[in-house]
Amino acid sequence: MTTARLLLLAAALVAGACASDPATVTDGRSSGGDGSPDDSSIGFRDHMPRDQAQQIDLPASDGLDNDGSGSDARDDAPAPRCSGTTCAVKDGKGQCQGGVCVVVSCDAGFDNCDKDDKNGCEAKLDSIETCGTCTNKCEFQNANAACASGTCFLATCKTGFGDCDGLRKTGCETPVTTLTNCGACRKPCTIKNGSGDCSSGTCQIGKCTPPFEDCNKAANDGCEADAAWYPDLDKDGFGDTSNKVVQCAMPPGSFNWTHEGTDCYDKNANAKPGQTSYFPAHRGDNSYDYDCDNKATQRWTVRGRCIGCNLSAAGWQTTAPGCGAAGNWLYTCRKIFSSCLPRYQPRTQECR
Ligand SMILES: [Ca+2]
Ligand SMILES: [Ca+2]
Ligand SMILES: [Ca+2]
Ligand SMILES: [Ca+2]
Repeated sequence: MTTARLLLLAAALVAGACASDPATVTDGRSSGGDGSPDDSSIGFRDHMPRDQAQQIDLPASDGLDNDGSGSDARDDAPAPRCSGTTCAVKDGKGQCQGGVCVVVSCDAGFDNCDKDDKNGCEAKLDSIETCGTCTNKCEFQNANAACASGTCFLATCKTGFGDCDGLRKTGCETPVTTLTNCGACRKPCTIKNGSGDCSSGTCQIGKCTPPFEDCNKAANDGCEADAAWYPDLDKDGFGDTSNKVVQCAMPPGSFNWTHEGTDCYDKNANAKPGQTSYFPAHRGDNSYDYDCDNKATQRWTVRGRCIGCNLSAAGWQTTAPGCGAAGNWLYTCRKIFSSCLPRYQPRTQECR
């Protein structure tokens, strides 16, 4: 066949394809006799307007740099061929150069970031991978990023972190699992009568300070209960320190229980902290310490004196007797003729 005849045949084939199936445009390869399946994944069929789909089926690899890419490599990929001047590219405008569709511009909000013309303007510029520009990837430390109007911003912090310094560049820099930042920035974790634990991001009770316990199992009121119980046999409101029981509920027993474990002697209700009275007899164990300060304090210690036969000071005749001991107490000075007679009465020393 002559060259002129071949050209005529090619033209007829192209015209025939358009006329026989005006509603469908193919990339030509499925029926082109090369046996390869129709590759609709390249998107050519979906995006190519019918009137621009004048295609020429060239061999997949011809050893030539057909697309001007500098090698035959891109030619080897299943690139759609074009003819004419314009061609369709995904989310942009294309130009047919040397039978290959080249991206010349992208629609607003899109870009050809991978420089691969075959997939058109593949990049969405409102995504966190390419936010505003191809190279602007939205990344923040310990945070979920977002992209809006071409600007990266910090959407949410990842669990356990907070943006406490308010600086976008540092992301969510602060762990919010500490006693000073517990669940949120500057939210302290403090526990009444104990110490906190914020390892879970929620303020919990770490340790209770004895004698307090978390008896209601609620962290908000901390270690709310005094769990130390002392038996109070003499019912003076103060318990026996040596018989402490630690538990939330009051222990059983026919006697009283109290949280006050400060009775120095639990067999005498007069012996108790804060006692202000003095007593002439020991409390029951030979001790006169009635106010529980660990010492027996005498009520009267002054010595009595008459001066000019006037009572200068009421007091003991000699040195003060010990607790519970008796002595003479000067209570008046009486002048009879030229003599001055001191008058005494017996008195027992009181203590507490
Ligand atoms: Ca509690
Ligand atoms: Ca008592
Ligand atoms: Ca007592
Ligand atoms: Ca005392």
